[in-house]
Amino acid sequence: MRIDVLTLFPEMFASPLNFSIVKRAQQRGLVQIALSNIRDFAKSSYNKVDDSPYGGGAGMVLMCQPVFDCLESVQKQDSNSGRVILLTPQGRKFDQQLAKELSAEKRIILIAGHYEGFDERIRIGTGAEEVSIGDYVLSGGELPAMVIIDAIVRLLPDALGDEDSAANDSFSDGLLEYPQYTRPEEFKGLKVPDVLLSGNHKEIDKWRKQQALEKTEKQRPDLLDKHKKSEK
Ligand code: 6GU
Repeated sequence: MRIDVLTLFPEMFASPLNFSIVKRAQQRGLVQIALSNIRDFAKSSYNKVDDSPYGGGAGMVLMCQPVFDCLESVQKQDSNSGRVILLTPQGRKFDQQLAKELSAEKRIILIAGHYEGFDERIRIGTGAEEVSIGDYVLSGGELPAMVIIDAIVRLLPDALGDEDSAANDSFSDGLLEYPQYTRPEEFKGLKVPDVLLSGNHKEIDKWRKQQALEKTEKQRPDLLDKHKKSEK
């Protein structure tokens, strides 16, 4: 898989992409992540990439030309022009389902904006879909891009080691994950549930399923409604 990120701040990505599972996936050739600086494509004086909004109002708007030229240059680097995603708070909400969908793509291109937003013609003219990571406003699309990359890359075949698994993750079956314990059996008077020490895998599975249901009911009843519908 190839992931391109168009951003004004490529330096922000150095650390999150170079640790743990995402680092290992790149080293093993499961994913290639390419960062492009939108400012490199600025043509006007002072490398301007943003301007004040028509109609007035606060803040600055990302201009069409540098983004279009950057995208065109990046798309030309591969025969597959990729699924183009604009990161904005107005987009479709990112969730595990969309992470799965995107992890099956051969190429995705994430465009991270900054300032008050994108000139609307960037969305219209590129045909990009808009994606948001939740109902709150961030200063730019860089952190959302990193969140999306992390969620996608760990789903790529062989990205996780044998001991890790995406199958039991929260949300993978529409429920939150059951509680986990490791050594010691007792810590500050708090004991590991007996069933987990029993060696009875049928009972352990039953307990975990029950715990996942209870946890979801308590913390995220909205998920439980969806889960029940899908079970039916
Ligand atoms: Cl994708 N961008 C920005 N700026 N804020 C957000 C977001 C994206 N998703 C949630 N908040």
